[in-house]
Amino acid sequence: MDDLDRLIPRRDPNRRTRILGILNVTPDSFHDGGADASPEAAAARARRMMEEGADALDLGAESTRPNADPVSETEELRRLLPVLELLQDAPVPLSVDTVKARVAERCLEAGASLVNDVSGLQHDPEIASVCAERGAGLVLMHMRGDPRTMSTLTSYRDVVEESLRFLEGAIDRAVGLGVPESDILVDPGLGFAKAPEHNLQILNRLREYLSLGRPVLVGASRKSFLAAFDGPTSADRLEATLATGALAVLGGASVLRVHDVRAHHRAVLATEAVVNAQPVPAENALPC
Ligand code: HH2
Repeated sequence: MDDLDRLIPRRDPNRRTRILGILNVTPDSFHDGGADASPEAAAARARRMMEEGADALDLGAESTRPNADPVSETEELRRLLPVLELLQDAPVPLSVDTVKARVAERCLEAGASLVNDVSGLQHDPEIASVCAERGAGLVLMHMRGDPRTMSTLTSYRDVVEESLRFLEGAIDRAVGLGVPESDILVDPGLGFAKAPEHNLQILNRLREYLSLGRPVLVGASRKSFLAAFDGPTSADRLEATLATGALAVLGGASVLRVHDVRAHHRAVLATEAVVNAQPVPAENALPC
């Protein structure tokens, strides 16, 4: 079993790339904010994503969209814990999208097994110690500043080179705080302190992130840099999102973080069939 199979086992033997379904329990996320008014509605959406082929779910209670208002630790936990409680029996790993060590710790106690730190240990490095103590997986993402400042921090000489160096440093810090390298995933952070061209350069050169020796997670789902090709609102951006998902698979991504699980499940199967020049066996061509 390789590291990724241990952290996020794949549910469909025909598909190599894992699908991480996004479950935001926020009023203000850029695409699905306010979608679920209650923990029960969020859990129902989670179950739908699992039926559609999600290999893992990423629960978030603090939006990271530009200029989002920060959320207190208490409020983040008030939003997350009831949903985790309802998903105790989930057949897939649960990830928590947080930058706060205490939130991560309580969520790991409540059943999560991965922590998705979009700050790449800049906000609260203690988050790595919490993961180390509990044997949890840790996603390290590249960004600059925070949601309030990141839109002004988009000047790069070479965005790929600079985010690679950042991720290399973040891996070293996490390992120094006790996280085994085998429990770490990396993410170039599309849309986080990046101008549109930076996101395109990252997708175009995604293979360079494989040099870090860790599975690469990509989150392009319905982000605003796709507006030029698809639609002005996130609701219009499915086709461009699927195109970037297929290209990310070609670029060596191991995990796609997505809002639309069923569509990605099918798009990834098709992309991988072409990459492998092998049709998916007819009996399980459309598992959902
Ligand atoms: N993108 C978002 C949030 N968390 N985590 C990782 N690792 N990579 C990403 O690209 C990423 C992420 C933003 O998307 P979303 O959760 O849909 O929106 P919001 O932050 O507004 O809740």
